[in-house]
Amino acid sequence: MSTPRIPRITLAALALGAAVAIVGCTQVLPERVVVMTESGEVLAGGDAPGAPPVELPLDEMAAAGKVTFEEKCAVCHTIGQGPLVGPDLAGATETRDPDWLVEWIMDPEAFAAEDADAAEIYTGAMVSQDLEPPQIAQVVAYLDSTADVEVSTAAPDGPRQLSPAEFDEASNVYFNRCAGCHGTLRVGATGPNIEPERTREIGTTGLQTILTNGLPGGMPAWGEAGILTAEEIELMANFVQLEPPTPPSLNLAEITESWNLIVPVADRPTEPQTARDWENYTGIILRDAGQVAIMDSDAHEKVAIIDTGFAVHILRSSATGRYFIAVGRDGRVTMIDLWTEIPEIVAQVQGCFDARSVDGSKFEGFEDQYIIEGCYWPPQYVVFDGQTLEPLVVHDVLSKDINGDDLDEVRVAAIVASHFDPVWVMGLKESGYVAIVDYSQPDFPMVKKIAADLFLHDGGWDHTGRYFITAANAQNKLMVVDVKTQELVAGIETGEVPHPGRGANWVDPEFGWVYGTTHIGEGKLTLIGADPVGSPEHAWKVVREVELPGTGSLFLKTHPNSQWVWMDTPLSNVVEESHQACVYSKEKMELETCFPVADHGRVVHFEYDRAGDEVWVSVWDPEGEIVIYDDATLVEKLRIAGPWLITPTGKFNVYNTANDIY
Ligand code: DHE
Repeated sequence: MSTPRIPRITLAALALGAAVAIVGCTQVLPERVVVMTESGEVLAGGDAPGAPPVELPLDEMAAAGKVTFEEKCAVCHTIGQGPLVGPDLAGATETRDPDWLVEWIMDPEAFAAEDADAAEIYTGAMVSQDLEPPQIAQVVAYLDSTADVEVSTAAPDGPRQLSPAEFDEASNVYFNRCAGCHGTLRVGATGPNIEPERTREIGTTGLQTILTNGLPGGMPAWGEAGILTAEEIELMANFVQLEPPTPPSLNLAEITESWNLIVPVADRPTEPQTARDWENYTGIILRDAGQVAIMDSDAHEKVAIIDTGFAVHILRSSATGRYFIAVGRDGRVTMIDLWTEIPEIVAQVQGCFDARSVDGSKFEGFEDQYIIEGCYWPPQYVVFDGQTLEPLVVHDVLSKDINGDDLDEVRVAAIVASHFDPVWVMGLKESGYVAIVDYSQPDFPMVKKIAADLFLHDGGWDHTGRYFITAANAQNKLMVVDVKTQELVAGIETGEVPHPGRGANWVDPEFGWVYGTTHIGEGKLTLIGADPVGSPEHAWKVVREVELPGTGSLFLKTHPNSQWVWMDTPLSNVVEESHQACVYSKEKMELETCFPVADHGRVVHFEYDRAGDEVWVSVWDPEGEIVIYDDATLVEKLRIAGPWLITPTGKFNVYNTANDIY
């Protein structure tokens, strides 16, 4: 049995929360020390020059470290059972200096920026667990105590054969739960590559652990959350090690077969049949019910519940606002007429097997003439008649990426409709291009592809509607495209995995017009200057960063008449934070408040009424709620609940959506 290299251990820190060092027998304490109790609690330190360190028995440190390891690290690492997502860490102090391990565990990304060894192994998969310095010391002590553990050399357990029925079932689960982040062909985008070559390295047991417990970088804990059963997890752990099925194509003839014109144009009203202010309706997505609720935002009354079909993702308003256009995760597009007394579906069609984006033609003279759907699968966009949804054309978007690499999958991400030109602008996720489609030309061609960055996701207009600003997830950047000149004007690093939704535009007292985004990977609101005419010196640069309590933000929203910017953190792994909303003051240029909106569910996405004086927030839960706040006072006005409010997510006010007010 070998002797542990660190016989007794003391934690010394230059400043709490800053650099820490594990002091072994060969190392010398710095002057400023942190003194810990035997249980690891920090008693004194930092500014106590010459204070004597309290030396702690290694086995007690290691025992505490084992508890932290199992809670925070075991999801990716084993001790002796072989590699999982990360390497087996038995006896890690044999190969890495303890101080090196401390730095690495504390902040892998920052450490990789300054240490060559760390840079060599840093892939982004290892993330800080926000451990306190004493906890890190304990974990390293624990690793040091495992030097004698025998490391398994057995190959990871491979997949079992699946019956055709099991394979079909797994394909369905994959499509519903996994494809959005990992891609239909599993090459990754928002989530990592999980092709068989990679998943077989992890093995069935490791994959089951990941699927059950999730991973810190945003992989949901499907098992722990009760969304997938143990049997489904076992099935999926095997399925993802097998070659993915070849997804089918969908051509114009097949799309046309799915087209259902329910109410021909001639049978529709020529003027609104309702006394309600339909331009102030708000459409609420009831995600898991496959429905859209149409609310009268003046009366706060439910006007209709529309069965749109599987997992609606977004709603957009046609240019006049008369039609809501819904796109489902299954690629179905639904057109809802708001002029009838009770809103109703007038047409439906399926242009893709998997989709997230849709928009109408908004340029003068083309209002409500055409609709575009962007597909996640197949790699294509489809243009429909804007009154009937008759399919007009399908165009392939598969190409090499901006670096010249071949691709098998290119997903159409965000689409926006210009108010100044007859064009749609869309992000092509895997290829990293922003494409421009001209609907004034016959056949609706893609007239320009502008190299931006990988992987393009969501985005929206700047305050003028000239610049399209979209997140390049993998690069932690916002990309800015000038749609007038059809050129890329900037790529700006804003933080870890920016997720602006459509973003938010307002005037900052110091920097003029700004565009804001929050982030999935870190708790931060970032403002970029967005006024190349009035404040050219700040344009397309980060001008302000505001710390938020909680990571996992998806959306922020403001309105020209509001003094606030509202932000959510639904994907935070701290449950209380997933219930909160945060509000930033435009005038004070600081975070005003964060407060719980509900005691359950994930609080997600905001929408204003047309006047901009109230804000609607969703509590995304089977027992969902819509909470309405008075925007001026931030006081709750109304809480809508009921068995019909199943998993409310996005909300879209007709006037605001038609006019791109955000
Ligand atoms: Fe979304 C917008 C893709 C997960 C709710 N989502 C978008 C857009 C894209 C996208 C490309 C921009 C559309 C546009 O503007 O044309 N979303 C994806 C995904 O690939 C991802 C990460 C995984 C998936 O499998 O879908 C994903 N999205 C989610 C969710 O989990 C949310 C919260 C609930 C859901 O429906 O699954 C969600 N996404 C939304 C909403 C918008 C959106 C509400 C529109 C925001 C807006 O204000 O415009």
